[in-house]
Amino acid sequence: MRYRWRGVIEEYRAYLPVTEKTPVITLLEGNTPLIEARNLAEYISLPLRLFLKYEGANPTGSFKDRGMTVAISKALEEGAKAVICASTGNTSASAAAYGAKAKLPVIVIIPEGAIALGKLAQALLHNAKVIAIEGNFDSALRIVVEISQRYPVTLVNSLNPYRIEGQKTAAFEISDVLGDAPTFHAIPVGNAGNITAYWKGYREYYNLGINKKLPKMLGFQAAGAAPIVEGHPIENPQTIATAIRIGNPASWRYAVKARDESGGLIEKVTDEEILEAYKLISSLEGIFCEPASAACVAGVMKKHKEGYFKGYEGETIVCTLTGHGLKDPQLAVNVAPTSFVTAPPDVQKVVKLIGL
Ligand code: AN7
Repeated sequence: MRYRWRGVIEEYRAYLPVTEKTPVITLLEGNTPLIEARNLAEYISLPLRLFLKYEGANPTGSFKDRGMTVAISKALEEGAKAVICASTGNTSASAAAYGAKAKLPVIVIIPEGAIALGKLAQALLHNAKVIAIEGNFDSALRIVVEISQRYPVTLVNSLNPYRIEGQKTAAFEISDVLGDAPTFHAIPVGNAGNITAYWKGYREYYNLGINKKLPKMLGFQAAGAAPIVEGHPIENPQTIATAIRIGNPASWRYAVKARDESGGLIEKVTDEEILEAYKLISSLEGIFCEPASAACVAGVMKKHKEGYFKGYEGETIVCTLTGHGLKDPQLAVNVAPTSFVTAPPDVQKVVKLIGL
């Protein structure tokens, strides 16, 4: 074998809190495509080079795998007997998969009726113990934090610093491909762990002299779930992008730090803007992401309309597409601009319907 990607722990071992003693639990996550989105940039007349970091290409279909490989490996090293998380879906899918691989029991607490079916299917099939609470993500997070403090179960939400450590490798990969940090990095913000992780990764490469510049971090929340933008927790967050339906983010202050230290911003986009971006990404670029992921592209479109990128012509901007569109196929079918037509099994009739 000439070359094989070994997963983020082996590929970035020198930058991660692991030792030779750490049992590495990996599904060979990472090494996801960084795709230049020329059609989309042209369509919205964006005079920058736009790249999409397609994290839906991770083993369980989201960026969570980068953090979970580290969190589960360290949990195992530290003798954990079980792990627990609250989730809007993707964390639970990832924890369940890596827990299965590590033979560690996984408990996930989800908001009832508020996670995409694909994510629930993953958690169940990987054999996690799934409890749907009659409440939202924020109440689920409060419950798992308390349980992890009182019982011998390890928390694997992004409050666990190993999650952030693993997730920062996405910033390394982008830098390794581009040869430096991009000028802007746009990212959806929910519990705010990922924007924290990217900023940490970019700062580390910069401090080591591997990168010459630092990006401006552009975070985007859904308008009905935008506590950081509004400046206070949202009691009853609402958005079609269920992954980021979070009213009181755990890493709130780190997100604000990333915004301010980088000279970036955290703003909100409406569900309509999210769905428009979601459809454009799939129809113009051939990339199927979930609605929460599209929030950052929606944000870039909005800021571009406001003239925010004036003076940055030719510079690079990366958007992180955090999760795979197949997580929520029903939503895709519901909002798709086209539907299908039904025909009898007859060539002439099918030809007529095609319009040939
Ligand atoms: C597709 O799974 O919080 O700001 O519990 O699944 O780091 O929270 C998911 C978050 C963006 C926001 N895009 O990232 C969970 C969870 C997708 C996501 C986010 C999530 P953070």
